[in-house]
Amino acid sequence: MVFKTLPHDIVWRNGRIATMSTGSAAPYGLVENHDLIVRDKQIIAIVPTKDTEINDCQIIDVKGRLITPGLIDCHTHLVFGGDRAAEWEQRMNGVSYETISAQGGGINSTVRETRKMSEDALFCRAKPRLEALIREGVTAIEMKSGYGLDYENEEKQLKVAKRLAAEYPISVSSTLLSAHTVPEEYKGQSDQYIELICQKIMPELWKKGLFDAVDVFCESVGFSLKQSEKLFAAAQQLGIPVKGHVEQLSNLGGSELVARYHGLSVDHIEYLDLEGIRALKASGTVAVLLPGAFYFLRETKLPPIELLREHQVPMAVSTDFNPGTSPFASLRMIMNMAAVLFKLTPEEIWAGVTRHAAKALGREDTHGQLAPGFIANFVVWNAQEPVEMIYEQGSNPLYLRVYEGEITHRNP
Ligand code: DI6
Ligand code: FE
Repeated sequence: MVFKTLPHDIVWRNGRIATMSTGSAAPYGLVENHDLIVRDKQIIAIVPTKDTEINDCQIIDVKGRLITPGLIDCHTHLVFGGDRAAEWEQRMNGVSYETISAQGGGINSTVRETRKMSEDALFCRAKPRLEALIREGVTAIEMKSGYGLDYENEEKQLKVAKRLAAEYPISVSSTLLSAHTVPEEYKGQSDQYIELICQKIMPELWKKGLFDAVDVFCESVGFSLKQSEKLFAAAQQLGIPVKGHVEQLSNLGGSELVARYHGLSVDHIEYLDLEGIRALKASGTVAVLLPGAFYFLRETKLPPIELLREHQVPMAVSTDFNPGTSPFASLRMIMNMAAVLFKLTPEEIWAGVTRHAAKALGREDTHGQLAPGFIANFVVWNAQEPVEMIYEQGSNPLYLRVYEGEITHRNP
């Protein structure tokens, strides 16, 4: 069947196209000798080159290079004040976590720094991190609040995410993580703090259109299952999708709770068990793996990868970029960790940063695959095989980065 192009179409020719599409049986959904045709911001067709009828439109010959969907980083805490380098140095010098906490370290020290900073200052701090991710081929990202922990400062963090979205060629999903930890002024009153989130922070910031989903740190050092449920019930009333930091340090049954609310994703999940896995499968919730935090905290308890695989729960892979447990602004390096530390196959890892990451953001119909109807977000690599981007680190094999149909970055 002949495909007739229109004058403003762009025909991407001679690529090895790793579509990551569910509609293909080939590894990575790879097709060759096909044109990828972009109309406006969308992929309009992927057709055998011999079937394309060119009508006065641009053809870009990528000379046998690999094309993949743009990378998607579906779990980050990119916007925050200060850093925790000094605290980490203390830890590396043998000072215990308890001592550091007693000195005011940990998440709440980042909260203090974030509260002190203006929106402009926070924006400037986030820029280089976002630019690093963009340069290596990330075209969609999630950013969480959770270092403000009161109405004004959570709003400030989310506004910075909006500004980053407006100023950079990247699609940004925002998540309200006010239930990250109990702020110092609510010490010993975590129920009252959850009440504040449910009554004021969440409904008012939702009304302002500042976030897309609600998250909670469901853990003995975070919020209980009961408190998490209260938050989810309030979110459900407002029609807000939910997700959870669950089963990172222990198993409280957070995954089953997220699944009961048909949540988008459960994240970390080192301590996830079979019942949790069955619940995720039934609810279509994505399991988000964060090997950066596992590595940085020198954890030893691996997430149940084999069982997730067996039960066909979609697995995503993300940086979890944050100052305390995963200060890594490189999704490609995290992909390498997912292979070495978590033993995911290269194809699982690619699905984890494309198709499944899109699903964790509720964007699986438009992002994470190269197929007609999907947004034209993709990367042309100075490479032949998808495994190369997982294997070699430190160099940047990105040749062209395309966002909504337009080339935004180019390397020789
Ligand atoms: N789990 C984590 O690993 C991070 N947040 C969370 O809920 C830690 C964030 C930090 O230490 O600042
Ligand atoms: Fe996180």
